[in-house]
Amino acid sequence: HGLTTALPTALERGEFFIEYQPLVHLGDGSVRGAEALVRWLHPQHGVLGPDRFIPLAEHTGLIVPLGRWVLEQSVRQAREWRELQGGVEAAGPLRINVNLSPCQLTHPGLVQDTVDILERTGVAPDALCLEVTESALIGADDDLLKPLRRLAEMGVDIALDDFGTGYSNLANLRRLPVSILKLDRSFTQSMQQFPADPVDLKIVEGIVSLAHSLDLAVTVEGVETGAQAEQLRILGCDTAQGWYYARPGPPERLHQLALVDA
Ligand code: G
Ligand code: G
Ligand code: MN
Ligand code: NA
Repeated sequence: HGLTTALPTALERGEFFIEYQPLVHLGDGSVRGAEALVRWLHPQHGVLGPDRFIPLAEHTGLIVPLGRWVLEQSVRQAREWRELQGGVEAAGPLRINVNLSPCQLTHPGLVQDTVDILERTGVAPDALCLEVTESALIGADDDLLKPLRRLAEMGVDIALDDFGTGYSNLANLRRLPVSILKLDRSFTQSMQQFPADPVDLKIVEGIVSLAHSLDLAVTVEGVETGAQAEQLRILGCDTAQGWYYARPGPPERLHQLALVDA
């Protein structure tokens, strides 16, 4: 239908844009960075979220140039924030998280494209975190992990997105070049009731303890209330993301939020 025919040229027509959602340190509430979330401003249908077009982009192969575009825009944005931060970077320079689809992982240009973008923009690799879903790495062989290892060795963080939704093979974690677990929103939702479900509390406690013992940081997604944030902070989670702090929004918004607490 309409989306399928319009998608291939949407990139050259400049119809994609990126919103940024802050990543907040649970210990002190400071904004440490943001996740880049792509949107399509469709001439007839208005703003479309990624669930409406990412699967299509993966199917048609557009995801490779689109993903490269998102990465470059996001890294440029991170550089701009860092320039604007100037001396007032109480919590350190802002970092940027970018989602990778499984098709990008198997594309041979991933490492070189990333290196080129970082060099062109003059942004240090440790400013960048690439998010890969747990399901994309299920049963991953060495060929699939090699590019991620290269990137991790350069200093790029790799985060395991939506962690806990798939067949989490905890023992498998050791083998993956990841440094961050992004705990799925469903865990945060179960912290909604007070007191929270004791089994869920134990599960999160166990994941955090395992993650920390493997030197992985834990980010929680979908935090919508202060009570959830507090509970997750007590459980030892490091960083949080969610509507409680901010909805995804334009880059200026993120910069304002980061400056307020600096
Ligand atoms: O907040 P939102 O509905 O935009 O995000 C939905 C999902 O879309 C996210 O969980 C993320 O996995 C995916 N997504 C957002 N932006 C990108 C992107 O640039 N590339 C890929 N591959 N996925 C994205
Ligand atoms: O990469 P990922 O699929 O995790 O992207 C985050 C998704 O979750 C996006 O679709 C984003 O809009 C959505 N989201 C972000 N914060 C919240 C929140 O606090 N609550 C809910 N329900 N969804 C959120
Ligand atoms: Mn993500
Ligand atoms: Na996620």
